[in-house]
Amino acid sequence: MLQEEASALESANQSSSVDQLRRRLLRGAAGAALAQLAACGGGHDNMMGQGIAPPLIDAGAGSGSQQPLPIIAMDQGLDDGSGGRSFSLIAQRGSAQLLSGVSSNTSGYNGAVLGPALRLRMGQKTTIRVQNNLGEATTTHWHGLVVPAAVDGGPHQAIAPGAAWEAGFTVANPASTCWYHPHLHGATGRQVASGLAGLLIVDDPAIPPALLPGTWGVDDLALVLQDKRFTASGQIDYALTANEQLTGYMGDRLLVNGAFGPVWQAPQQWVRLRLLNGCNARTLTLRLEISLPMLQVANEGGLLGAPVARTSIALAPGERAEVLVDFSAVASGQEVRLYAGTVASGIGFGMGLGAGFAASEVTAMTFRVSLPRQAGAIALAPASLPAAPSVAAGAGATIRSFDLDGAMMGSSFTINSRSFDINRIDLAVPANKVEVWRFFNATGMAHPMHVHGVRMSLLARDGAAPAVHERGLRDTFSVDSMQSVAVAVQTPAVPSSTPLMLHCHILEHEDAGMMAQFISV
Ligand SMILES: [Cu+2]
Repeated sequence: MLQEEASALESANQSSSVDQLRRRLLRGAAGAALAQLAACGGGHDNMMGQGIAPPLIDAGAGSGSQQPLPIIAMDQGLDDGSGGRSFSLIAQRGSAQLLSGVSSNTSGYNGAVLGPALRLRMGQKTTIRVQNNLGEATTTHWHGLVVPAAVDGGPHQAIAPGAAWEAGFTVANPASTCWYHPHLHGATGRQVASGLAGLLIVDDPAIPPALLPGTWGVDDLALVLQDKRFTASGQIDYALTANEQLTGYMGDRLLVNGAFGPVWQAPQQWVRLRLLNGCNARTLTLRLEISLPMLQVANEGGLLGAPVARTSIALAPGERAEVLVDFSAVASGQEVRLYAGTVASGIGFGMGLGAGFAASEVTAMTFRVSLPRQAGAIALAPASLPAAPSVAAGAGATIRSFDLDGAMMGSSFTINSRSFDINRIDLAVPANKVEVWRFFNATGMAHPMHVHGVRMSLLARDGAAPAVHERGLRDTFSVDSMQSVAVAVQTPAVPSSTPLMLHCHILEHEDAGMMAQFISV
């Protein structure tokens, strides 16, 4: 089915405007950009909108001063007395030791930094109240949840300083790892970098609990990966450099759950890792030391049909993956490092401009396999999984094109050559239809695209069927330079005049206007 859809799209490509644009760019704009690159000496690529990803500092090998991994707090919410659950978040300022022995000013939900994992249940009526004690406006967006636009927490749902906002909805998502973070236009990057981010764990009551490791903090471990830069006095440094105006914010230290290079005492058994790339802009390629395989069981939208063995997993900002790791195969006392590779933010127009963009890899954290097998450990990884249902587009589905462009000669990135205007509706889509949305990236770097309030599945990358681990439901997917990605989009169930967002999840691109908004009619 996917294969057929991919071929159908490929033939549809032949006469499409996207391909015409692609050919025009390859002939014209790319050539011009290369001429600019040559003119400025080849080392600085600002004119072609690419930028350089600066390296990360390695967290070091077993210095003995490693902080223990902070375990993300789990919040089950309160019974609302009528079968629903209610949750309460307070966005606040605080201070935390992100670097060992150094106190940094931070922001967080219900604490100094990050926030609790809210445990949601598919089909359950849910209310989340957000009290804003930050001293400045913010919003709280439920990234990945398919909720009505009015409670989505996007730029239109600003919470004034001192005010509270309540989002009520019935959880429509299947079992998955989603997250929440600010989405105030122009301030998203800074507010997320200050520490505002938390997880949403959706459970499906129909899935047997014993299928996957599920004891929170014991064999079900959430890892929020975020890079930050610090001033000499240990404060979070969010002053964007000229390079970061293009690449987005790229700190030099990778934090895991708000700690630099932490260590976790792992049990000798199968463990589930819920991985979130919560970086503002950096794509991370994750792998384990000693070539321990990772069985990927879920992507952003939920479970895959069967575990997929991966040696490394690339996550763009906003993307998630759930993997199973078999620590029973590791000798007691042995350490297994989680490595994070950081790559250049894209090779200019696929022309092989690789010099100076070498990938580097650092230790993100260490698993010290020191605990015995715990009660309730799963014996074997499941052979098959109840897959999150994917979205399929029928023949004759409406096709829409989104060109990722701009950033030539110092301008910012755009979608269909337009910068975000909160007072302009870019698109009205019919409610409850499946459409095909095609994203073509005409810029020199990859952009992770995120669409609010819809269900999506990848159909094709450059006309080819997506890899197995890219299937299922998605809410964020990377579009490489000069690549065309087609997705099937199930539009919102009911008409709504409140806009939903479609944007790049490099937060500085989004803040600078690489965002569009749509309504459903
Ligand atoms: Cu972008």
